[in-house]
Amino acid sequence: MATSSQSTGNPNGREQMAPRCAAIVGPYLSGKTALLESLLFVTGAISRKGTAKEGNTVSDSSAEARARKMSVEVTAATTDYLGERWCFLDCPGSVELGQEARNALLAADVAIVVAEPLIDKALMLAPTLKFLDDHQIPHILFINKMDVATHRVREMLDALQAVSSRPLVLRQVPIRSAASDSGEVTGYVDLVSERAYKYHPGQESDLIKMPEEVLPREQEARNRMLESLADFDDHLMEEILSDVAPPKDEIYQQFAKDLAADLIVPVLLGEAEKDGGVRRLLKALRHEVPGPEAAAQRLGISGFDASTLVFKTYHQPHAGKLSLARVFGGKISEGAVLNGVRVAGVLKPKGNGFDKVTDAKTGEVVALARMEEVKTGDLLTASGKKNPDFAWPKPLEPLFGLAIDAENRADEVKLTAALAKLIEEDPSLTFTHDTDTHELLLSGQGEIHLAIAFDRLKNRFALPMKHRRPQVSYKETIRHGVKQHSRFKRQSGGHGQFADIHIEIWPLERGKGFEFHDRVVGGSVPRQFIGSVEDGARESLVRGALGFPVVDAAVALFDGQYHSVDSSDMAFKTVARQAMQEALPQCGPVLLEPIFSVEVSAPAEFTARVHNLVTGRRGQILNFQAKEDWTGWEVVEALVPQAELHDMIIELRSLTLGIGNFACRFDHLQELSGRLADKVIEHRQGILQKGAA
Ligand SMILES: Nc1nc2c(ncn2[C@@H]2O[C@H](COP(=O)(O)OP(=O)(O)OP(=O)(O)O)[C@@H](O)[C@H]2O)c(=O)[nH]1
Ligand SMILES: [Mg+2]
Repeated sequence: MATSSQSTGNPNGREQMAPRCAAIVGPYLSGKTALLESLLFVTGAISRKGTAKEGNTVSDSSAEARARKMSVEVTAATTDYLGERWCFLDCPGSVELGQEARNALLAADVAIVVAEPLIDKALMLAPTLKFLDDHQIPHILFINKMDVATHRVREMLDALQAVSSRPLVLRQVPIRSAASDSGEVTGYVDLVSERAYKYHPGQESDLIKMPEEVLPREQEARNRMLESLADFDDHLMEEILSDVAPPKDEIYQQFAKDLAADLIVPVLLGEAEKDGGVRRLLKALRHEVPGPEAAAQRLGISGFDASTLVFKTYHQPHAGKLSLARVFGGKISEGAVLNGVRVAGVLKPKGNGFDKVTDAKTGEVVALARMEEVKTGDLLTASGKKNPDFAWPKPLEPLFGLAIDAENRADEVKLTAALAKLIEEDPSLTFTHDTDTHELLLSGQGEIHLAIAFDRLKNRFALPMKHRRPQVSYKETIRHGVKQHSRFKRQSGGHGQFADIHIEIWPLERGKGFEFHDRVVGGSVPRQFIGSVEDGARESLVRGALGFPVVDAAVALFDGQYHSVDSSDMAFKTVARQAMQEALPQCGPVLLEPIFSVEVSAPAEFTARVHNLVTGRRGQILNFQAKEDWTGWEVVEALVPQAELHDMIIELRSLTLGIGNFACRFDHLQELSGRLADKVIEHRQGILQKGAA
């Protein structure tokens, strides 16, 4: 059994562990919030249970969560179980809110991965399990909703094993009712203790005599369990080979050791809504989850200057900024100064709120009040020294964006401050100003993610928003060159304005941008005006003949005339703009569309669908290959027009059980002609005319 350096003696003979933290993760709607509710109920932190349907769970207390009947951010709740403190982090399951779970998992000692007992949903666990194994975070699989399970546990486990790189070790077999046709699960046999239990809704399960019909299944499952464990322990292997029944304690210790090292994934069964299997889960957590020093080691902060890790930030209407943090060393009290910032208050999370406490010790999860300069991923110490071994992973890259405007123009100043708060709460959200299209873009992980952000802006900041599909940064260029002579002459009262130039325009290779050449000989245009001609030419590139910014063109000034009194910088700048406006339409203007290099990742069984998706979006497939480090996944490399990328993630998810993903970056501009180009140009002209009207 793992023991903690922070442990203290306990009257019942067992070393008491420092407070521990478990993140509850898993696919959307698998029952994580129901499990938290049950864990809090069973441990006595709450006396009445709520349900997702009634919208009265301890977790999901925000207006956005209640409205959607889903978790929209991590909820922390503290409870005590047999004298030991636990903080549970209920994470949203939606893939679009994946940043929340990632941040919570890094701070936790263990993950409880909640899955539904459905074979065809097993793949949905893949990204979570991969993240856990990449970071070597111990995890237990809790197969929930056993009350409605229709598959056999063994079949379910085979499907789940296919997506786990660590062996899944089943620790229970269900007892099914002989009376019911559906074989309703009425209890379970614990494979280590070989005891049979009958679920007793709302109470502890009843110990019963092992039903005879279960025995063969129990024996087979127990042997499998022991064999899996023996793969990691020679002593256990010897015992099995020589037919010696290993003592119970040895098996429990082996589970604790292998779990801590992320070598195996213990599997437990239950029904969170009826508290079934929840006490068994709690016991496994109590005895087998390592103390906070193991997580500290994993994070590279072990023994470093009594650090506290901030893994979530909330901005609350009344309490202000709260930094949810795990204490990994030392003790934190109100008034302490961490990273140069004063802790204005220490609060214990209880799901739907926080209670003020005086201090927090190693292992505890607390919210630190009003540490304005502190952000998620910060490691706080009294000295404020930086730990060279600690790095917080970068947030997820945005996959879906919308152009936004405040419904009331006057709110635009408020908007930036409100969005900064939302982004502090959720760093997988980004807010940018597109310098090409002049749009404000809010980007994130998908439609739901952004819809939640809009709701928060409205509910919390009274900022109703308008949004639309963002414009594509089309450009235009020219196909051939022309020479152009233009003159600007104006006589108005005093002295007039005069400038006369001969320029030549020609196309450049793709990606070369703009060039200006001075080929004036004999001073036909004096030195001091040549810069003005260049400025004028550059300015007119902002909008070419088709209405888009012009790229990859060169302009040479090779002749001209001036007037000693009437010529000026302004006159030469104006004539340059005029010359460009006259010349560009004669140069065979052509639309250029941005093409992105895209890498789509999905399990190999979806690769054919990914191909169709990409080609259906005018994409060009370059390559596909096994995804490095991801068993069973493939990456399709392709070039896809930006215009087709906008909602690609939505279709990709619908084709891949929600787990397909992509990364993209701008690659090049490519000529677009024909009907599609005509439509784009027509649309642009419409916008420009409206703007001019
Ligand atoms: N039959 C059955 N239904 C359950 C059980 N546990 C949860 N549910 C139901 O499953 C649905 C989803 O439950 P939640 O607890 O909100 O699921 P979640 O995993 O927290 O969902 P997200 O946070 O949105 O990912 C609700 O309708 C619950 O009533 C269970 O043990 N058995
Ligand atoms: Mg939930």
